[in-house]
Amino acid sequence: MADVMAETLDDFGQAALTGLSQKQKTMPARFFYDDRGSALFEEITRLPEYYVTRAETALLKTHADEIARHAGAGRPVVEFGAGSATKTPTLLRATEAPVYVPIDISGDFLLESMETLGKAVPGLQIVPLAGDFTEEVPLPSLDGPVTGFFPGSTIGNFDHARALDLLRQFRRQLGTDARLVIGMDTRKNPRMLEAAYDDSAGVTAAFNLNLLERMNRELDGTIPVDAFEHRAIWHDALGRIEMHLVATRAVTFRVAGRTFSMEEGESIHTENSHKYTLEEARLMARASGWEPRAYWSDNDATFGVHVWAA
Ligand code: AVJ
Repeated sequence: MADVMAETLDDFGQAALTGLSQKQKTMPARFFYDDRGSALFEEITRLPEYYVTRAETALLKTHADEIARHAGAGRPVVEFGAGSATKTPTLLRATEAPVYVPIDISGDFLLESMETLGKAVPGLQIVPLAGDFTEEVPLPSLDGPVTGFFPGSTIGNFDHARALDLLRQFRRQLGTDARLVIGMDTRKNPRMLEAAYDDSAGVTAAFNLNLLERMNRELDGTIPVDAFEHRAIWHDALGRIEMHLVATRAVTFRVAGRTFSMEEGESIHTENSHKYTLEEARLMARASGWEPRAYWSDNDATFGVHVWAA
């Protein structure tokens, strides 16, 4: 039975079996975003402690014209990991984009948000692609040079090597004379970071714990969710916030036909959120075949919006 299941498991099931079999158990952060997880993430973006979305949205609005000048006018815009795409209308309007290609793994969520966007930007042609943006999905044929949009500091979820691979992949996909508008979170006071990833209302905890509930729902899991606690830790040497789900007692459970045990205090590492200095951000551009062109931040350097050129 276990073997039969392993053969027919989807991406999530495979990742769960692989991740839960490691010594330090781990799950890739992209699996947070089922319908419930996507809704919880939307809630996170409105939390007082979670500065990321507010800071980036403000930068995109305040500097819309200048960003558009560097990103190029009248170009198709391709967004990697579009989600609810709330920041997108600002960029689309400022650049007078004729075509918008959102790529997102959560197909239903994508279609819903595109309906809203169609109303917000009349006349825009929308060509949604449901899929994993880390897989080099071929883009539809688009007229002229293209502008990529990768907001939200999603790049922070990738370790350094994978981040560079992804940025190189974007460069290949977007082609000649492309631009990339990318949002990257900055290194800052660890207390501010830890509060942003462990809010007082417990929404981030619910977002993290939903991953266990998702395993129970979709992978015939028997995980006692109440035996797990959300934790967010700033790792200074690696420049990242780590999210973990820590077992508060010894547990044994089944997922996708296999049995796993954890000791009290053992964790599942569920997310890395890397923070970058301006120098590191520019180094990443150059190391992945891009040329940094322009950069905007607020007075406290809370967040950075960059335009890179191919
Ligand atoms: C969507 C990956 C940018 O790392 O800040 C928010 C996800 N995790 N709170 C981030 C997240 C916990 C978010 N990204």
